[in-house]
Amino acid sequence: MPIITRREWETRGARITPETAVIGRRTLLGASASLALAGRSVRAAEAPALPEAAPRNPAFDGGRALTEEKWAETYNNYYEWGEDKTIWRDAQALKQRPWTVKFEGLLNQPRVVGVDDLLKQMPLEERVYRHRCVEAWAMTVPWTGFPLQALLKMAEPLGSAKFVVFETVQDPSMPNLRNPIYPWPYVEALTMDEAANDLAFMSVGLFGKPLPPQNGGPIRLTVPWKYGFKSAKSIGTIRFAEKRPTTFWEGINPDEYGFWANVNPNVPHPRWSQANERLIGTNDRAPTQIYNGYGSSVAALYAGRQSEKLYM
Ligand SMILES: Nc1nc2c(c(=O)[nH]1)N[C@H]1C(S)=C(S)[C@@H](COP(=O)(O)O)O[C@H]1N2
Ligand SMILES: [Mo]
Repeated sequence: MPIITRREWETRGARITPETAVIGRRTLLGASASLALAGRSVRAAEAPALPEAAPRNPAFDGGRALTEEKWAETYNNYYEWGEDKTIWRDAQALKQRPWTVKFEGLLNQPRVVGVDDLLKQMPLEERVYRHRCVEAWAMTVPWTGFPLQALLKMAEPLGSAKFVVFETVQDPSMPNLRNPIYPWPYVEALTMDEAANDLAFMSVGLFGKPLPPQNGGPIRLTVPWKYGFKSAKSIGTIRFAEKRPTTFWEGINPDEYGFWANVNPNVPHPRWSQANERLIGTNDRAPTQIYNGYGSSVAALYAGRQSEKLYM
């Protein structure tokens, strides 16, 4: 687990110290966590939980130039709103509060948690990740959020849980839910091992602001070593399951979209190459990297699975 070091430029203007975040993260269930959480609630009482206050974690710097914010927030895939990239305006209709996340399935105690209460309990930080869509475009942006691992600790899944399943809300404001060719709701899942990996992240902010609805606000999954469709948006339900669910795109076309969906330049999509990616905003091209460049952290997860379709 990377150590968060304090740097002046990361903490300017923040009233929560990076130490608070580190304490919260390391000892989420420990005695000193209550101190850290108390500090956070004071802050949260003044305004809804603020991604602005989260320190940047320098262990995750994206490794390439940031995508311009306006591109990241106006060029989106979010099929509940429609099939083109310009849904951002319509998606403003998605009400972000009140918002609850339901925890169900194989866990100690099913519960429904308000998103602001959840944020008060989670160690918020900012990470710059590369994000690679299966359609061969990519962006590099700062997400605010917390490691999925912290959420797993809070949720207390049973030993029998093999998968964590993420379901996007089905809100009446979403026009494409009435399109019956899609197997709504949007469902994605990770194995418990993948979910416990330090890179697996729950995002609640983008560019230091609350996550816009078109990017999956108020809370979404962010798994940077996999194609973007794994990172389900606007999550309303988190379920622990023994059986692997059929995920949304797998259900639509299993010959083109699988469960694992790890980024790999050498395994083409049936209809296009994955060797390169187009950086949104500049349209520059860059070579695709295996596991989107995060292999040193995640390749070991797949050691015993080489016979499976890991890269689609
Ligand atoms: N609920 C939901 N989540 C979704 C999608 C979607 O259509 N619906 N699209 C996925 C795809 S294909 C990508 S590439 C990313 C896009 O995230 P972004 O718009 O924030 O870049 O969201 C993913 N999560
Ligand atoms: Mo995507």
